[in-house]
Amino acid sequence: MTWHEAVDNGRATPGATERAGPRTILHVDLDAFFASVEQRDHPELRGKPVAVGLGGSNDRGVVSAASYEARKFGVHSAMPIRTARRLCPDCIFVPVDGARYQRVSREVIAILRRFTPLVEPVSIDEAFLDVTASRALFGDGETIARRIKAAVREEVQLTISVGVAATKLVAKIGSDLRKPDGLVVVEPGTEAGFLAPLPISRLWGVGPSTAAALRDFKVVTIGDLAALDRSALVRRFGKHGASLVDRAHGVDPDPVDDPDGAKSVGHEHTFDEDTADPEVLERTLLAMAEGVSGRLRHAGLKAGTVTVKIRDTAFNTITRQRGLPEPSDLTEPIWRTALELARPEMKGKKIRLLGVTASGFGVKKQLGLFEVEDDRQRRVVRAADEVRERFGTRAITRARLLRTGLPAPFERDLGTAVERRGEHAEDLDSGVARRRKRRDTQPDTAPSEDAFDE
Ligand code: DCP
Ligand code: MG
Repeated sequence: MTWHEAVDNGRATPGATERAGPRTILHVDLDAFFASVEQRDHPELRGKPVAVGLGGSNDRGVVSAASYEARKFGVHSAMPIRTARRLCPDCIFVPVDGARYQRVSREVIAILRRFTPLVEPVSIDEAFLDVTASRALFGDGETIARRIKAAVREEVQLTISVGVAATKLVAKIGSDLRKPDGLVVVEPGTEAGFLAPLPISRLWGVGPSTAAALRDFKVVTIGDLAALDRSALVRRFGKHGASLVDRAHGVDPDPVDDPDGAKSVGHEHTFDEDTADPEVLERTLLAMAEGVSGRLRHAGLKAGTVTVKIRDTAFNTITRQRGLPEPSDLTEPIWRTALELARPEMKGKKIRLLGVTASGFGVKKQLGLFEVEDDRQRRVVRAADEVRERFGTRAITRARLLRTGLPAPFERDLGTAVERRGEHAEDLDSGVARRRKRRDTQPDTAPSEDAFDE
């Protein structure tokens, strides 16, 4: 039985959480992900040193993933291919096939969602799950972890490593500890002891500069950090210092964020040079509407409301909002509405930043149930999504978007997956929801601007 079947027959309650007691959180990470997919699909590569990252449109001149056989030679992700060749002359280099890895990633996420609706994908190959309310149905955290591992092995023919703990922080450290095919369970109350012998670099928020500064305090392990006087760290690092000590004890209040619970999906773009050119402005709105609708379709959401944000050269910022005639996940209606809202506000002004946000998701509609929208348009969009998935994001784009230099929808999915690894805790959240929440709390005039927030 899956979680959703249990909800249907009354054995589980959506949104149910156990009020008292620690939560049970899993962190799941695929082993040598890209390389394992290649070995799975090309049996001649199995058992051999394999490095993914050569040729093809995604070639960045570095290794994306190394099989565990290749790692014995010191080959690892982000290493220049030249270096990898030198270290491992027998290594087999294969091109990156991003669309295939995305597909596999989605299959794995679908398996995870059978065990709980609270799944927060963090990158292309990792996710957090809150299974607190699923324990009555499937067993304790360890049992659920074993069942997930077995399901992924049988259905996707890949191995994963899982950490089970009461916090995201500890679950993530756990999943990394016994790779590949690992399972590490940290019982509530034993976090500090579990973390103590590990180097501080394993803690979120401890980059090279924090680690260097902590050396002044003679801190090498997480245990050294946990033993430090809190106020000394606060004096040295400010608020960050207090949360460092908390984390050294395994304390992490961050909840698992279900991206389906997102309140909005949006894109912002800051122009390299402020512009009043209507062609550029409208094309940018189109690119953003395209990106937003792509993400809506990806998440299976339809939006009822469109908001535009316009910041002029003097940093005056306004937002305008309007309901769509019909909830939609298509570019055209979102773009049209964004244009109608933005046009009068942009007239004669030099614009610095534009944003398009879709919100008002309401209940997910069963496709085809209440459809009044143009069926042909839907088919075109589906075909385009399929081409993008099969051949990469640059393969298809609207003629009007060409030469704008704006990223196509999904373009940065792979990149973001990767860039986030091992960075600060805040950088680990890829959930649309949390990012929006953060931005929404900023005053509209705050000069913090990201070019494309995906
Ligand atoms: N990746 C990449 N470039 C990097 C790091 C990672 O392209 N610098 C890609 C390839 C990886 C995938 O992201 O297969 C997942 O990253 P992980 O850090 O989880 O690495 P792996 O899954 O390859 O190995 P591990 O078994 O350590 O998780
Ligand atoms: Mg991995």
